[in-house]
Amino acid sequence: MRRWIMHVDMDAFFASVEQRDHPEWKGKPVIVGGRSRRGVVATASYEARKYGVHSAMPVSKARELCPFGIFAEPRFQVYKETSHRIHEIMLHYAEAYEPISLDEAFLDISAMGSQYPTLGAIGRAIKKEILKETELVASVGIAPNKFLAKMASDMDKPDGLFIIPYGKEKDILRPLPVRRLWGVGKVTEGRLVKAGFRTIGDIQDVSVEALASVLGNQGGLLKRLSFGVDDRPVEAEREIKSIGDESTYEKDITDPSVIDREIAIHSDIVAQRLRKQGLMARTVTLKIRFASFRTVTRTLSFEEGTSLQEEIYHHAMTLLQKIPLTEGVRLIGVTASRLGPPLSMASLFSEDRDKRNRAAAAMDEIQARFGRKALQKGFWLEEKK
Ligand code: TTP
Ligand code: MG
Repeated sequence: MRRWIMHVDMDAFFASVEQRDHPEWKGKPVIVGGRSRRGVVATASYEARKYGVHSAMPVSKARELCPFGIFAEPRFQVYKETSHRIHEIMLHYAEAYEPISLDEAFLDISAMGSQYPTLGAIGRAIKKEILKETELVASVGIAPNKFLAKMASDMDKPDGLFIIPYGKEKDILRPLPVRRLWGVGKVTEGRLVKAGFRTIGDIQDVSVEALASVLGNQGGLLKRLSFGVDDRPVEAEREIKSIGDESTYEKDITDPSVIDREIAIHSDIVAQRLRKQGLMARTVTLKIRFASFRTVTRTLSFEEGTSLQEEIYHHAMTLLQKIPLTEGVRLIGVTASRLGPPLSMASLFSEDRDKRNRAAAAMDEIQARFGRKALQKGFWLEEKK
């Protein structure tokens, strides 16, 4: 099986969040940064970049370049929440998943071939889900390894989807400046350019020995990178803090039985993901967003961990009782947190509970082999679209 790595990077992340939350700023130059005199720009919308504004530039300079820009104070809490949601979506598209920053991750998608007809289809699916769930645009790069995937996600930005196929690595890299090689910062770039190496092609054409005379033992690594060789694995996330599932509905829901059913479905998906990761949750959160965009979350904690649909569903329904349904519902989400490994046998699942755990594991196996539709619990099967 060929290795395929995807790199996802949100477009103008902080600025896009601000444009989403202030629709009147869409299409306008938005600059996010501390508004104090000595603040620097965190990021700028693509409209502002046309004026030469970029990350890490003093805000005072940005004001000179773009006097009519909209200058916004950063709202880190909102970026963090949005980031969390994006990572949660991406996680489900990969065998191995490595978050890099708030708006960026590597995914090993080598094994996703059975679920999607083409590489492009996986890229489009992830972009579409992120857009639907967060109203934000991601750029995606797909390539044989991490180095090339990261390069690819940048090639077609914004709203990019760029694939570097096997065999094209060398030609794509050839004209690019040496600075684009992983690990080449300002100092190394200066040394390379001084020695006559300007493009990645220049490095491809020279012997490792000649390169080593400029860079020492970094030479071999750079030579390999110049041909697009990079074996580093996608290092799966060490710690998952929460697992959630939510949907935004095209039509606001008013029927309580439909709300009940949706909570059951989300609980099932969350429970399956918990079991897939070998985790148990000790907190369940229910999130309801109303037609007016008012959002209410309610949380319930308990001591004995669970990864069972019926228990998560039960907790979520208890929480629902605490939320007066005074208007139509636009979004429903169920999240499990305070995750940990299954408690030791001694903590004492009753025999009955142990049986249900085993039944759930058996269902997971069947669904994994025959797809989700094969086995859904009877009580919502008839109603599902
Ligand atoms: P980037 O992904 O580097 O930039 P971006 O998402 O704004 O734009 P694009 O990817 O389309 O080129 O960084 C992600 C966020 O991190 C960015 O929105 C703001 C923050 N950031 C800083 O606060 N300071 C910085 O110097 C950089 C580079 C980013
Ligand atoms: Mg970005």
